[in-house]
Amino acid sequence: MSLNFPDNFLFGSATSSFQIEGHPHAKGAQPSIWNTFCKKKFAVKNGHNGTIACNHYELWEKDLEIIRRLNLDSYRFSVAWPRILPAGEGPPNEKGLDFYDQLTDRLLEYDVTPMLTLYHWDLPEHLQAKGGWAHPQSPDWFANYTRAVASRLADRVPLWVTFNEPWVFLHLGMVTGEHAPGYRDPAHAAMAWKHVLLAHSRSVETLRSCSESIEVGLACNISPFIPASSDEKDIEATSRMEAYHNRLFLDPWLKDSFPDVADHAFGRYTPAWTESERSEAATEIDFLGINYYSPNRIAHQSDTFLEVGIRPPKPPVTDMNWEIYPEGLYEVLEWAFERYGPLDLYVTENGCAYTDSVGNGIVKDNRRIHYFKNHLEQCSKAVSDGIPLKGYYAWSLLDNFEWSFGYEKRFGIVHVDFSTQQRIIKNSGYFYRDLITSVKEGKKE
Ligand code: GCO
Repeated sequence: MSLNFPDNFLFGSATSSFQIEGHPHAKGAQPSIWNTFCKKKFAVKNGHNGTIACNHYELWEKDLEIIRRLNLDSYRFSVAWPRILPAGEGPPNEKGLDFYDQLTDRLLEYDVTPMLTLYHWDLPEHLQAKGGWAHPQSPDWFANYTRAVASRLADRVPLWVTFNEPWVFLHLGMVTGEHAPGYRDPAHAAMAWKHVLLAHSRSVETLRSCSESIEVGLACNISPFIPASSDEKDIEATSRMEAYHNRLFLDPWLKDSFPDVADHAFGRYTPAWTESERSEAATEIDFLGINYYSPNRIAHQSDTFLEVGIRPPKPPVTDMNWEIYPEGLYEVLEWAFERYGPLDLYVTENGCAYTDSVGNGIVKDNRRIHYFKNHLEQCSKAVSDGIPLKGYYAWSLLDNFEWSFGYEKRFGIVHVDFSTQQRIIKNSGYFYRDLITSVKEGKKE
């Protein structure tokens, strides 16, 4: 497998606070909307919740030692807002910041570049009670939270992501209700869309005021959308879904254009924008992170949201029933570069869920190795073709809380036994380590 990556390419792995940390009340922290959502009957498979998760809050040193053993260049983690501002607003909880401060220092000690995500879905419950992202003050709440974190860490963290997958937490959290806060409320979703757009811009402004040397970006899930047939209605439905999923946030942020699909999606709830608000939403960033997993197959379906029907994936699929289509990673990188370039690009998430079995302390996850190999080859092709890809983060470092699926879906390159909290590096982890080493060794020749 000949791979071509630039000298300073970052091979990393990613996690998020709610999915791995546990201890939602530690050192003054208060619950997030996901702690609340997990209490809703049938909201999460098997009634799982984030009370312990991977116990990373206590085992963080062991987990960072694994990062060092895997020879990773970078680690993408998220900060839990409810640890920093337990009530969502007001003065920072210094003990909450201490956790991420020590984590950052240990990463730097191991020569691992931190990439920090400010919002990976764990909104303080106190703020949801006031209206959450639909509240007109939410952009300022987020700017205040940004300042609290950046004031402590911007001197050591070089890469900052404001939002992880805004489309997912908006659509699943406020349109379909599958994620926290579990709303099916297009009016709420429409206002949240506007405020998240403004919140990102105010966060970027705040970050830049805290440091002139950091790089600021986003992490958005981008997918190829494939029409189920050549029927004109299927093609139209597919382009509508592509606009809604891929461009609802990125076009206003990066092209100062608002896709028509917003009116189609939000209808009479579509928020009004003043000219100054629209120009505020358009914000220059330093990099765009792409979370890629699979394509989506779409057909026209009149009685559904957006008149769009999701069609079954083509095999092979992962345990999430997501179609395995490595070429799609190249396609979305090329799409992002051509549409929003010349921004630096990162693959901020890519990975697969498979049921793993442990035998004699070994996890032979060959399917996951195959998945990473094929997707990393697409990254190498993108680099060779001049696409400014600067890094790749395997999702995920650890098996963790997979949102509404609970702990059933295993994405980690490190196995977690949730009854003992024992970690075992899977063969895919060793594969990734050896690939990183060989790419680096190849640079020295
Ligand atoms: C996402 C989230 C991750 C998920 C991963 C697998 O992309 O949805 O960023 O938290 O766990 O993508 O679904």
